[in-house]
Amino acid sequence: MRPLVVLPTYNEILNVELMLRTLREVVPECHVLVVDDGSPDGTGARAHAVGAELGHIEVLERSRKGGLGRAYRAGFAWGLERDFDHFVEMDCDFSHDPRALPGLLAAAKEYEVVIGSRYVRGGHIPNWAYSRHLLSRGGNQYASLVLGLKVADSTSGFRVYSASALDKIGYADVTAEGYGFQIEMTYRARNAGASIIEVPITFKDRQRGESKMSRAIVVEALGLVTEWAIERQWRRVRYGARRVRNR
Ligand SMILES: Nc1nc2c(ncn2[C@@H]2O[C@H](COP(=O)(O)OP(=O)(O)OP(=O)(O)O)[C@@H](O)[C@H]2O)c(=O)[nH]1
Ligand SMILES: [Mg+2]
Repeated sequence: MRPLVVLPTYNEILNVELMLRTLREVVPECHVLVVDDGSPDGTGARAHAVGAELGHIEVLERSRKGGLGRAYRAGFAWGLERDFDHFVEMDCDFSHDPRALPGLLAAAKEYEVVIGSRYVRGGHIPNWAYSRHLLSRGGNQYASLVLGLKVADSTSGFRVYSASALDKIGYADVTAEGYGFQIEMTYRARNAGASIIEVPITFKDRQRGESKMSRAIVVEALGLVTEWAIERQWRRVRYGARRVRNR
């Protein structure tokens, strides 16, 4: 296995160094690609400095904030060109515990897509307000129902993809940027017949730095899911259920 951790960052100066050091400690076999969108707080420069010290850490510097989906697509392309065979997605704010990574990577030996899931047995979100729970859980149930995902946590951004899964998904054509990006990747993986497993994780709120979550990201996701669901139903009516899988 030759895994690459793709770590998108925007203004994560309070987290990036500790994250890179923790990753080196818990998954020394992983290379890391920080995809920084020109963070004004100097995240990119700090990542460079830590990379120069520890090795096997690269920084892909992009000129301006372009959203999570774009950052991941650029990171996947970078890694595929260099023959990495597994790609970890994770946030840099410690919501995703790097210490859970060995478990996800172990599951990636058998499955093409591994989703760190808050909504399977054993998954937890210890400190969310009820309203945030409701939004996240409700959004996930809606997406799963109308798109036939059979995935409890399709908005989770803690994942491992095999290179073959990225190929089947046609990741470069994925259009969504925020939570919609994770849902679209799941939908395409499901339709392409990739093997998918959910592994329980504990998702903690970020302790340091500011969230980039916005109302626009939620609206984008809801709008896209509804659009794909309508398109899926239309194909069902037009061609029957079997053709719907070949999106
Ligand atoms: N390169 C890049 N990284 C981003 C961008 N937006 C967010 N990120 C990073 O993506 C990860 C997730 O972003 P967060 O701000 O934690 O958003 P979130 O996890 O959806 O929301 P919270 O749960 O409120 O933290 C973090 O590592 C961010 O630094 C972006 O436009 N470009
Ligand atoms: Mg976060």
